[in-house]
Amino acid sequence: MKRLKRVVAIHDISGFGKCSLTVALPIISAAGIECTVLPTAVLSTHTGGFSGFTYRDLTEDISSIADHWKSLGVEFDAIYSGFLGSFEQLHLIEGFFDTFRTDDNLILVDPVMADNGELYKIFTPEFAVGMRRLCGKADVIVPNMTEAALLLGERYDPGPYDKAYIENIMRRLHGIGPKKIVLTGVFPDERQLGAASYDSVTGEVSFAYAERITGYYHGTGDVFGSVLLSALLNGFTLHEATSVAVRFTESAIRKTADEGTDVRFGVNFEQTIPELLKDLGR
Ligand code: PXL
Repeated sequence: MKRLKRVVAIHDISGFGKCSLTVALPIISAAGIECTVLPTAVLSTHTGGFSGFTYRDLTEDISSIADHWKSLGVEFDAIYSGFLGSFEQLHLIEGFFDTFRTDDNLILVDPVMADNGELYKIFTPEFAVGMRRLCGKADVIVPNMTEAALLLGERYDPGPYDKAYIENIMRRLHGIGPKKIVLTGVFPDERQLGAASYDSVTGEVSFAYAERITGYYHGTGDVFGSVLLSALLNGFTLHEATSVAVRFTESAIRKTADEGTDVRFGVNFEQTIPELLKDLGR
């Protein structure tokens, strides 16, 4: 029998607060895909709204972990990078892509560094420049609107956005290097929220929206990226995968809002997984 498809997820592990690896690992595994992990840092919580979190940077471990996998002949159907723990990791992960890229695997970069018009406090403007280079090596990138502005070196527009504006941003992001762009946090009016996609191979531009739920819920970018990748590896087109990811993220946020959970604690993706399996036809 053929082996399972295998992803390597390169993110931090934040012990509490449901984001990065504590989201990517369960979602990708539930989608029937083997998930190898390369942790970039270990934190007690994510950095969004908690004070006093611990932070252990794992930059020093990355090369030796990659070397070990290389010596074992491990191969990946997809490489999925998210939150990187230091500026130096941008170069190390670029090297990781060079080492593990094959003719037919998929490199997906979520340029995690900013939201709501602001760079996360732990990152410098130079980090955004380095992230642009890393995005140049990806097949697919999944920035939010703030990250897109930083990648393009322009001012953040808080929206709402018309189709021509979004299409123009995606075409210019394609100019950085990636073939496919999925832009999150796109909204045409205050009632809807979703994502747009651009596939430069087919030329297709598409939009997927769900009903907007008030509040800023943490970890939703990682939920979105993990579902998007899971759908792509299950054979869905970029547009279909984007729609599945929008639907899943909205449903997980809705449950969380109904439960009245603290927005810092992450979203109820666990009880949304049955909906993902149905959407994926599993
Ligand atoms: O969800 C993105 C993310 C991942 N990892 C860490 C974070 C954040 C966002 O704040 O702080 C550690």
